[in-house]
Amino acid sequence: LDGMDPEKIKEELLSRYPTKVARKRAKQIIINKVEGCEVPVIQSNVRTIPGLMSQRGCCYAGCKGVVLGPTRDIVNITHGPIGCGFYSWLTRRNQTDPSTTPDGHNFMTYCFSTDMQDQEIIFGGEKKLKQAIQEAYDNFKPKAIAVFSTCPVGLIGDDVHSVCREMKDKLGINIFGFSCEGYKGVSQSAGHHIANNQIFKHVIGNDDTVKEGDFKINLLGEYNIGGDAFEIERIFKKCGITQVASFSGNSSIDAFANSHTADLNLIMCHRSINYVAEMMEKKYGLPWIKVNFIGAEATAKSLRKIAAYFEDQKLTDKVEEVIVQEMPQVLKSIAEIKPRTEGKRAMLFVGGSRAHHYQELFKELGMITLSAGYEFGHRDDYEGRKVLPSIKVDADSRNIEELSVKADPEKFNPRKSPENLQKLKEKGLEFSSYEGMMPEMKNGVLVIDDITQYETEKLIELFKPDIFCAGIKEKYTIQKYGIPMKQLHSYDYGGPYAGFKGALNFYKDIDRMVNSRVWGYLKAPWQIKPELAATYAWE
Ligand code: CFM
Ligand code: HCA
Repeated sequence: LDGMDPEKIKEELLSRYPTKVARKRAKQIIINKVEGCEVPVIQSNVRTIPGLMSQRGCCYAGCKGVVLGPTRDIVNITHGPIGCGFYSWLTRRNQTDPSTTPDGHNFMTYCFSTDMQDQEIIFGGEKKLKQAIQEAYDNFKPKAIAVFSTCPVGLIGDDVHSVCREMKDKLGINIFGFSCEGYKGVSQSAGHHIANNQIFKHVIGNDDTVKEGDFKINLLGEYNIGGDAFEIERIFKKCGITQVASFSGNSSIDAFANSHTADLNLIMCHRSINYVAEMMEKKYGLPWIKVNFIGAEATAKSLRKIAAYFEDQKLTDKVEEVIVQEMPQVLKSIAEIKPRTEGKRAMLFVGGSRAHHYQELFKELGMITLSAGYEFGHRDDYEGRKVLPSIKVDADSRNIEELSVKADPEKFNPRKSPENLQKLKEKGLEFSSYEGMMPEMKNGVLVIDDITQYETEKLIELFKPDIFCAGIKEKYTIQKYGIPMKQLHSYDYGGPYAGFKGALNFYKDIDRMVNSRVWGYLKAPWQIKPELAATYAWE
């Protein structure tokens, strides 16, 4: 930490909190210490302390915006006030290519909402929801409609599921609902879980057609932000790997329905989609492994992992050939840029997987991660490992109807489940203790869960990092401090950053940001007028 004592920094971050708050935050601000594959315990996936300004979003955002948002051919209706629908209206920059499905449907550019008013709050909103479903059907003739509950729906007790059942019978298309009221759980994370459960229950397994192709995979937890999925699909094609479905970047409901016919699930963002992988493993015998296509090295490693799973010489050779073709440009770019970025210091506070994955790209530029953390990651995201008995019952699952998933003997393919875990273990492919954020970070750095606005500003004052990565709510305060800020959610209109070509884009953007002199000229309003600082002071 630039020679600073991490204990002192932690003390400093906590010093102005009331005692009780400081005691709680102390469990979420951890000095990293890697011993073998053991790391210290970090408290995560717990309620944000009221009064602290968090980066987090809500359950509805995680369900509607994150998991279902990037699916082009489902009409996604927000049942609630218009603000919720508006907030999740393509702000996440997930791109799609409608030409890849025969009907060319793309409803992602629309914002469907019941626009709930006082009238519905008082007398109930089910009638209006039925009308909205009917209207969407009449206008768009989609093959599926999904309904997403916002906070007031749960409070007034509308039964979205019975409305969906009734309209499904009436219209003869797949219609299903999500009880993803914003207040459920502690963050977006509960919404991921609810989305996973319902997609599994209502869609996956509906179409048993086995498609052509070798090495059939599903890509899970990749959402095509800034076109990332297009680059990954390009690489798969080149390697001769067939993608059956993507959950859910550039996705289509037909592919979800058919996804259980694949041979292997690849998980990129474990946090948001592990539930689907676990359920598919149980019901259909489909094994899963973790991959990461953020970073050129990580991409090469992930491709090798896939080849190792299939144990096929042709695939192995092809993967090596593709790596040999793609890597020279990457290495050339690194050789040019690294002398300018080497030793620069980054901080990453993002979501539930990117604050870890993007450290790969910074490492390739010779940059150092001084501090990082997730908004809503769970302990396994920080620590690695598939099962942590102590966190089996987490804060989310209390509110979530658990599906009791049983193996389906008709569709369970034991060939695909070669005593799954055992075989993956023998090949060294199972999600291991080394794959979390903390085991891969340096000793002595600060890992901070659900970082607050106050702590963010303190870190900036203490370290003046060369770049800070977070989201839109954090962006402008950080820039006012004269620190370049990169949004790792939306990429600030840039991207793709995944795969080999994405890495090139990232190097270029980061070089431009950390070496621009403009930041040095910036003074925050409160640095120019100290009385402003007094006005907004903590105490
Ligand atoms: Fe997974 Fe995501 Fe992320 Fe996430 Fe998100 Fe996102 Fe994210 Mo924003 S699914 S956990 S809930 S990688 S929307 S595409 S960028 S916070 S780090
Ligand atoms: C969400 C979506 C978000 C928000 C990003 C941000 C995204 O959580 O509702 O705060 O900048 O990636 O779009 O994570």
